[in-house]
Amino acid sequence: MKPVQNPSGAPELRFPEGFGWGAATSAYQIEGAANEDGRGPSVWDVFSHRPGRVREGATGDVAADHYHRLTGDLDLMRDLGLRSYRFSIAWPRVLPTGRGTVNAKGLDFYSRLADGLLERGIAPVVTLFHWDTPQALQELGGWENRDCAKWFADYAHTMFTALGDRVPTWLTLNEPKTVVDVGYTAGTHAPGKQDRQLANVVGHHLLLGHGLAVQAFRGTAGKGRIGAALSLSPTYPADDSAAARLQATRADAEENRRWLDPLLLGRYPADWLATQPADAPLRAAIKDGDAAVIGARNDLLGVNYYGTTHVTGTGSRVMLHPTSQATWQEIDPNGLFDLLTRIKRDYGDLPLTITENGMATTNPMQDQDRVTFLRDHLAAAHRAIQAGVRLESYHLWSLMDNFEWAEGYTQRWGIVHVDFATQKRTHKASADWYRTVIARNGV
Ligand code: IFM
Repeated sequence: MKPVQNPSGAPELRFPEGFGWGAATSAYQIEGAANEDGRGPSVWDVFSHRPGRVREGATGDVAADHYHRLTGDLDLMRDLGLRSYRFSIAWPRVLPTGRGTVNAKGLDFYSRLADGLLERGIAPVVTLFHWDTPQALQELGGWENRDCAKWFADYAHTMFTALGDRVPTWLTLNEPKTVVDVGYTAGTHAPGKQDRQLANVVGHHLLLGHGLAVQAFRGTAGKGRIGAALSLSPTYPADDSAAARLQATRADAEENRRWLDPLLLGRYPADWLATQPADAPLRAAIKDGDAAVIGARNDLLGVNYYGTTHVTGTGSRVMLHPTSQATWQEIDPNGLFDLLTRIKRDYGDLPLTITENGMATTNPMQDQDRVTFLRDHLAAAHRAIQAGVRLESYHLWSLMDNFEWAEGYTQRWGIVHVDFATQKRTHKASADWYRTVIARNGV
């Protein structure tokens, strides 16, 4: 953990021995093979095929064709030196209608993926839900329907039984906040609804699904650990006024505490709940006993960090730091230090993994801006470790260029370039840089 001199003479920040250098992807964003080997449709298949929903009419039908290129992609990960790989399972590939009969070919794909990782010395980190709700369940209301939490836990149980002997780290949900804010409020992600009240019900059912899946996990023989991956953004007042400070506290409740508190403290924050009218559907959705299920012990927390949030005295968001090709990003590496140390201070000494961190850039191959971004964030992570945070691993987003949801293929987040016409993979400057970081165990 001590800074040492590297050959160039610059001080190097060494990470703890065994630090989990990793990269992340998700199923719909890279797999393709949307209609093969018995996979059922998800809400994202339906949404992306609706005219005008995704930039340039793109879909995940082929994406990075990872389903057919599994061995090559596993070798690519090995050549980078990855120690950890976070991927998600497409629920409708395993259960084409979301429940009932298991699709053996779908399960086999993930089994081969887990085996291929282990053979190459890479630890699998599995996310169970990265937004691809089976369409058959959406037709029954999807996450608006309380039963979806149970269907999710049943699917999770299927996966724990199938892969529990090989997977050390499980994540139930990826970024429930994005489903709520973008899928159900802005309506620019699947399933494309614009109803804030309904969105909050969906948020509750997602949390309940998490809790039931954790319960199911405890009942299996799996030897791994389980938690969720939350997108978190430290919030700050944009100026010194009391009004801005108040708005920053409110923004913190909405951005962070409404997810962290139920999961890690077993209750919604009182100030956030107070913003829900007495007749809000959320209030009826919260049943006796839910808090205990949602707040059952987690073994670790996944942190997706993309930047900070600054708010004025009127509650408007302002950008005080540079952005990226993804204009919602406010790039502020210090925010990562603040976030990691805040989690330790307010929620206890939980093991943490950075499950996503990265930026989109228009620089196709010489992505020096991404190298700077990653280096600065790793330096902030290192500082947090020195401050006593139990940060065990880091998964950059993303291993390779992929389908960036409503932005289609127009935003590139990978350290490996994908030519979507030929599916050729080529290291960007950031991939070569990251390989060196991993080899040296430091930046
Ligand atoms: O691509 C997404 C990912 O699916 C979830 N977190 C943010 C990434 C970049 O927008």
